[in-house]
Order: sequence, then C-alpha cells, then structure tokens
Amino acid sequence: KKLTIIGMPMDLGQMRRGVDMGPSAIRYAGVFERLSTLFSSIEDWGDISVGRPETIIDEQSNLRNLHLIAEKNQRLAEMVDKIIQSKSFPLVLGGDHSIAIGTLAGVSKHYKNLGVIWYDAHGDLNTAETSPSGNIHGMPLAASLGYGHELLTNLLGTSPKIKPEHVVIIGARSLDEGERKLIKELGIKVFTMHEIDRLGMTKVMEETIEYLKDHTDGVHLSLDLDGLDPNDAPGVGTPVPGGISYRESHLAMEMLAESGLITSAEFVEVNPILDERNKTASLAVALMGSLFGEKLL
Ligand code: DIR
Ligand code: MN
Ligand code: MN
Ligand code: MN
Repeated sequence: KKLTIIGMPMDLGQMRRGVDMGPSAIRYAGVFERLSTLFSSIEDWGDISVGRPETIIDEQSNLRNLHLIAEKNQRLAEMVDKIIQSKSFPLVLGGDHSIAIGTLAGVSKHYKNLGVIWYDAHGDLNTAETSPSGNIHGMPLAASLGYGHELLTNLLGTSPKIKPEHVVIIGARSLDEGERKLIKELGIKVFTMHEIDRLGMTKVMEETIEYLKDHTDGVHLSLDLDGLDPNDAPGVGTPVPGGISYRESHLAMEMLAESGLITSAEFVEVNPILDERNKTASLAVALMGSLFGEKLL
C-alpha cells in the first residue's frame, strides 16, 4: 500500500488569512512519521504553488478570487490524477475547502460512481446565487455536483464529478437557505448533529458505510476540521459550536478504516494562526492515523 501526500496552501476561498499555512502545520505535527509505519511506501510531493495575490472579485459573478482558484485547482486536479495513476493513495493537505474542487476533479476521473463523505459543520453547497459570503470555500460540494460557475464545475472538462445519491454529509449544523433547498431537491443524505446525538456515531457510520458500499467504486473523504467541535479544533476560520467530538471523530475514522472503503482523502481548513499550539493540526494527524488503520493493540 502506497501513500502520497500533497499540500495545497490555498487561502483564497475565504477571508481569513493563515489557512495557507495549514500544510506546513500538519507536516510540523508529524504527518509523515505518523503514517510511514502504516504504508509500505510513503512520499511527500510538497506543496502546489498558489501565490499570495490581492483579492479579485469577479465582476460578473461576485465570486471572490474565482479565476485564481479555478486555475490552481486545475493544477491540483492534475497532480491528484497523477498520484492515482501511480497506484498510490492521494492525501491532500489544505488549505481552505475550495481545494476539494480540484481534488474531486482529479479523483473522479478514476471512478464511475465515486462516493463522497463530507465531514463538515457546513454543507458547502452554495453557488454564486445562493452564497451569503461570495467565498468559494462554501461551494465545493455544489461545484462537484455540477452546480455553480462553469470554471468551478468543469475542471478537466467534465461535469458533474459526482452524483447526489453517492454523497453523505456528516456533522452539519450551519446551512444556508439555498443549501437546505438543494439538499431537499437532490435528496442528499445528511447526518446533522441531531442525528449524531440521537443515533450515536457508531450507527451513523454503519449507515454511512451501508449507504455507500454497494453503489460506489471508490469513496473520497473530505474532512473539514470545523466539523469537529471548536474546543477540540480551535484552529479553523469558521468555527461552529456544538460539533463532533474528538472521540466520536476517532471512532468514525476507525470504522472507515475497518470498512476499507476510502480511496482518497483530504484534511482542510487548518489555520495555525487561529490555533492553540498547533492543536488542530495535531488532531488532523491523529485522525489520519485512525483513518489509515493505526491500532493501539
Ligand atoms: C458559509 C460558510 N456557508 C459560506 N461555509 C463554510 O460562506 O458559504 N464551509 N465555512 O466550510
Ligand atoms: Mn467546508
Ligand atoms: Mn466547514
Ligand atoms: Mn448508485
């Protein structure tokens, strides 16, 4: 089993600076060492160059940094494609969540029915029309489903990348009006905090795995650290109280490891400037350990 790490120091999808240092923070927290015992071979391809330009609002669409985000995600998509071609498991380090547009463009080239687990406080199902913020990090799931600006939906020349019945959102507790509408319209499976409290994480993950396993030929995990409770993951740009706990999250990762379903993953929104002594990056690395089958005994 081979793993390839790639960093995407992107902070243009939202307004708080510092999330571009996420990949560095995760590396500093020891990702390479931690995962190296779990794979027969592990490589770090370094970071994709994003640059740090002034914010440019697309006049026609009101999408902040649209062109640059599309361009950089194109590059990420190509790299992720290459990683999978080399028969390795792609692990993408963010960066804000707009990078999922690139990751999913690259991954979905290799699967007819790619499943997606979206572990997040938010739905990331906005478009230019529904977004209250204009921030593209609130749009990657919509874009991957084919909704939104063509520059975001059509990377590598195909759209949509994924089907709504192959998506599971876990941890939602902040949804915008347009996102709620789209979830209902498309019938997307969502485990909000209510279901997590009510059913418990064990049942939520059992149902998630059952829901995806016979209908998909690969499953991507897109884990936004703000899906966790801000007490456990303070270093995020848009914290929402009442999130998934540290222990529930480890359980979720362990159950995914046991299922053997996950074929690619990304960990996003780690912002070391907002963090407490790299706690959130360290948490991300610990969760990766569980996701990739680390065992105490
Ligand atoms: C909000 C925040 N729904 C937006 N989204 C975030 O700007 O569209 N996603 N933070 O993870
Ligand atoms: Mn997100
Ligand atoms: Mn989020
Ligand atoms: Mn199906």
